Amino acid sequence: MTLVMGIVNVTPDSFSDGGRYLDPDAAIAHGRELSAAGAGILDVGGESTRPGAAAVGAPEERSRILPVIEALAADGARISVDTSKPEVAAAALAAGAEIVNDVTALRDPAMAAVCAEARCGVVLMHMKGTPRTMQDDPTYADVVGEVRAFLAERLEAAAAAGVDRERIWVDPGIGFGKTVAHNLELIASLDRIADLGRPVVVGASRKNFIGAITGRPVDRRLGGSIAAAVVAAFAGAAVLRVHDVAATVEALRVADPILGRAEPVAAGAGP
Ligand code: PMM
Repeated sequence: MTLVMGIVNVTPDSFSDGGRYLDPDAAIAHGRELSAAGAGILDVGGESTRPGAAAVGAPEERSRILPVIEALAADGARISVDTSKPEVAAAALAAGAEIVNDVTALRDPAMAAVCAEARCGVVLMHMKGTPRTMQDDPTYADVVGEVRAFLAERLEAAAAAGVDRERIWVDPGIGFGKTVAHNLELIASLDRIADLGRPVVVGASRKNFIGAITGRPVDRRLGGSIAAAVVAAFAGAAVLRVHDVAATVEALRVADPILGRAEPVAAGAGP
């Protein structure tokens, strides 16, 4: 089964849901809804990585996410924390998170140390530049080769810092310093990322490249997001980071058995 990571952004300014779940109770209710809809992981974040987003201090980021992580972990949900700050990651792990999803791929050695010490899961994501600058004319000679080489290097660095290689997932960072064409090429070529030997995470849900292609605003990108999710699964993604969990899970119930990733439907089951 392709694993679905449901997004819980406890931020005022994320790509598509900024401000909707800034209140902890709203975020907790949203996380519970995503779990009920079939999310295998809930990715809780307190700082937007949207192009041009304002930076948030660690105390503010912690106070946004900790009550949400505590409540959802107490329900038994598997939680990843979307943060680049070691002190936030450490607090989130203590509150029940099991995975650190770091869009800066443990470039801060203190973050690598926190992850090694906690023996947690880690998502290493590729980003060109910083969230503030990443969409200023990103250029590559060979986008797939460069993203792959970066992830290979970060994988070695994380392992050298003591993170268990078996707990590392890699992510090409759709939308993080990429044009529309770069995003499409990366999704089409995920097999080259998957041959690093670690599960591949893809987050395409509602992103700008889908809007650029379909002309749809961020709240009307479901069709494009499902297309990206299913093609990513076909191309080798093991984990899909999405906003629309129910629709993605439904699409995967059809796509996964075609891909040989699910048990066949029981004999005699209805249409
Ligand atoms: N995208 C966003 C935030 N965190 N983490 C990973 N691993 N991969 C992504 O593609 C990713 C991420 C930004 O998207 P959002 O604002 O819609 O949450």
